[in-house]
Amino acid sequence: MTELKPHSAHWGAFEAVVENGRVTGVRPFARDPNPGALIQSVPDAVHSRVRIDRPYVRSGWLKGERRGSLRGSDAFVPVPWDQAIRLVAEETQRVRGAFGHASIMGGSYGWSSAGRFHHAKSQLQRFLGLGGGYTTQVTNYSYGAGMTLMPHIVGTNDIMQGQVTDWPSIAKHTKLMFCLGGLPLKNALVTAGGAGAHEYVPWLKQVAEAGVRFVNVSPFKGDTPDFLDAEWVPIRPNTDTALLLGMAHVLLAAGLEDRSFLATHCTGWDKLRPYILGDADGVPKTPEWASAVTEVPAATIRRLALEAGAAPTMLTATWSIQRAEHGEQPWWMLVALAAMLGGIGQPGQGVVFGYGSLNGMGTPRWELPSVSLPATRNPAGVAIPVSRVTELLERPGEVMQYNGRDIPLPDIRMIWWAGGNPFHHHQDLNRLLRGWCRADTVVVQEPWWTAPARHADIVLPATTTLERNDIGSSSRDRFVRAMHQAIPPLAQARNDHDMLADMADALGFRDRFTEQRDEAAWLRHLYERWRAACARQGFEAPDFDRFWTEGFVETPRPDQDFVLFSDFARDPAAHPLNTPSGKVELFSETIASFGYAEIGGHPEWHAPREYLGAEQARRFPLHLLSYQPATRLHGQLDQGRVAQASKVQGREPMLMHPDDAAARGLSDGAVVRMFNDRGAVLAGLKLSEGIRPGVVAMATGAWWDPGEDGLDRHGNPNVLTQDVGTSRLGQGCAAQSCLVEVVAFDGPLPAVAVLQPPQILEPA
Ligand SMILES: Nc1nc2c(c(=O)[nH]1)N[C@H]1C(S)=C(S)[C@@H](COP(=O)(O)OP(=O)(O)OC[C@H]3O[C@@H](n4cnc5c(=O)[nH]c(N)nc54)[C@H](O)[C@@H]3O)O[C@H]1N2
Ligand SMILES: Nc1nc2c(c(=O)[nH]1)N[C@H]1C(S)=C(S)[C@@H](COP(=O)(O)OP(=O)(O)OC[C@H]3O[C@@H](n4cnc5c(=O)[nH]c(N)nc54)[C@H](O)[C@@H]3O)O[C@H]1N2
Ligand SMILES: [Mo]
Repeated sequence: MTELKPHSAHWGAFEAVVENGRVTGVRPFARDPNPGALIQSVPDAVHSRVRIDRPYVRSGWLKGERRGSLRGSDAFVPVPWDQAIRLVAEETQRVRGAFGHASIMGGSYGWSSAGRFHHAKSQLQRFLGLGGGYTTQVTNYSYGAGMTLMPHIVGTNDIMQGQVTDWPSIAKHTKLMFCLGGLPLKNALVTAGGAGAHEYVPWLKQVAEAGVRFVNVSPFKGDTPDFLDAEWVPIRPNTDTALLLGMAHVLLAAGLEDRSFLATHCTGWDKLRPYILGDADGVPKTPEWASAVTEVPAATIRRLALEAGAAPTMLTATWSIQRAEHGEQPWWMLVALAAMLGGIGQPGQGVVFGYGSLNGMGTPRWELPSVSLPATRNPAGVAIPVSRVTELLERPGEVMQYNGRDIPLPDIRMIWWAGGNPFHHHQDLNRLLRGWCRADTVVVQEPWWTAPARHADIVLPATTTLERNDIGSSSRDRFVRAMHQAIPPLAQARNDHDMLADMADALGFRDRFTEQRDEAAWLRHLYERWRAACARQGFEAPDFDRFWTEGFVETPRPDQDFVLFSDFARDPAAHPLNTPSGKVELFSETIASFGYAEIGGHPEWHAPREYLGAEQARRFPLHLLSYQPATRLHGQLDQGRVAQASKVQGREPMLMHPDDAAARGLSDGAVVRMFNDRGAVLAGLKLSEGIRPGVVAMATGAWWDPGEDGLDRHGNPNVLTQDVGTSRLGQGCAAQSCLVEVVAFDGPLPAVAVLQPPQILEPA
């Protein structure tokens, strides 16, 4: 018998085809104008041989090994669920009692899955919060630096995560769209919480048809699709700030800066202007100066600046631009350039971050809430910037500086992760593993044998979304989706909520955790809460039963274009920004007062430690970009058919310019060794004229597969990336600042082991 079950995932909504208890296929949601291929990998992932079938405990941990033991090398011993629950509950109690609540690292960063009730990270945080507290993580890997900076200078994070100037406004008013990092198609395959409608490509086509000209400033030509016919400006990675300063210099020299906007809507122009002109430091930021840093011809810089000064221009940068050392700077300078052009708050003009970073950015929509699990308090009150996790593990008792504050670092004794993959998302994985091994105990909830599960002490098998009922919802998507359970839980997998409820029971707070609701009652409750919030904003959603039967709710399209900061532009006195001055801060007294040498009061060019202009480039002459994968979401779906079809001899592909390959005697399709002082990975070489010489690119997400010699056999770029904060202001992820070398791999090719289960012993 064949059944169709409405469902949703970050990579798209679909009907699951179910035959005899198996998910055998998917059919894209009928209302999706441009469904992506990633949903095709769903059945492979659900029924994968690397599903975790039952709870396991690392054999060394069972023998009593705690702090300092080597995780990732022992075999696992299966244990019954009740024993697993008891072990975790007892260990939680011991650690809390002996070392305090903050000694549990439970931030558990990660995308989890689309369903909002069974959202693993939220469930774990709720459990740990109600249990007394834990050390958590703030900001995100996506735009952590930008998200700390923007409130200081424009008073909001809407500019990269909220409602932004929408595509209709751009189609009608923009002449030039100037894009740092381009407008990649691959990133719009996903929306956090579920992509009901992939509207990005249709909108881009409409904007292109309206005659907008696109400029793709990026080391990678493929960052704009061919149909945009963009001009490619192949910049040296991590030098965008210098390019923007050069353009600012051109505008000033030509007298094209909008003096009135700078006077009425900005503060600090009197400090930034002398820096651009070189009066402040003796270095005029001329196009020639910028060209030496960026390797973009001075004539190109001049032409682009004059073009932007002459026509309505939308400036945008991908989120990746700030995932680099000094990542705050290019974003701040892009805001400054937009201020000089005077377009902030004008239809189709100004600056927005991330049009090309996620499906749904710029899609016209009502500003409605999304369905979500209510947040719980964290009584321990300790939070680190998310990407400083290794430092947290390395430096107990020391202080971390962040955004003008001093954070005392607790002594982490227990690490607990649900719904995230630190051995995917973090930088310098060999260093992370050393920090990870300092904890007494590591607990991981996972459906699959990913690297965190393999490096845990207690492994708890979670269901996938297809094995439970849920609601998919995102603030960036107009469709709220019912996610119907398609199959029973596989093997002994359990829902994260249910395993945590049993642990809460063992610790005496089940009722506070569950609020005495089961899954069905929770879904109804969360939906009705959302429905009431929508009603307050004038949208009447159907009741739960109708929603559940129909499978989705569509929220309305607005009847007007949206322009970010339009009220402020019209009347800055009546609608000030939420900054100390009420204006755009081209100079921030607050940031200057922190006294950080690496970030001052206005945007500046600071050379990163690792980029092509650095001393280090003599030893490691290639800049590695580790961008988002087109074939999966981070590490999710790597075991599926779409990602597997893209591998080269089973390794993750790496793009290189033919000249760089020729200089090293390498040919297309070869397996190569990419390395630096932090580690080495194997990669499958793909030659491309579309990548700038001196730059190589490997997507994130191949499951980490270190062999005994430490060589990653599969191709996870985070073995190589640098683990430093963007600056003490943002303390964001700086993965894009990374130099490497690539050589032929001559030895016998080792098998990739991570797509098989780890070594498992007989039950004790
Ligand atoms: N070098 C480099 N590194 C990067 C980036 C980069 O650009 N370059 N980008 C960074 C960015 S922006 C991000 S957001 C991060 C992403 O990093 P993550 O969000 O940590 O990556 P995911 O692979 O999505 O991890 C989600 C994990 O949750 C598991 N999971 C899914 N559903 C469930 C469930 O129902 N229950 C449980 N218990 N688990 C579940 C999945 O199997 C998966 O292992 O990576 C960052 N890392
Ligand atoms: N298919 C798919 N889509 C995704 C994700 C995924 O895993 N898979 N992840 C999602 C997540 S969590 C996030 S945060 C977003 C991230 O969205 P982004 O951060 O925008 O994505 P990236 O692919 O890392 O970077 C975009 C492009 O920036 C270019 N670039 C890198 N460094 C530089 C530089 O120094 N200067 C210039 N000018 N260009 C540079 C690279 O060529 C890269 O292709 O993507 C989301 N979308
Ligand atoms: Mo992200």
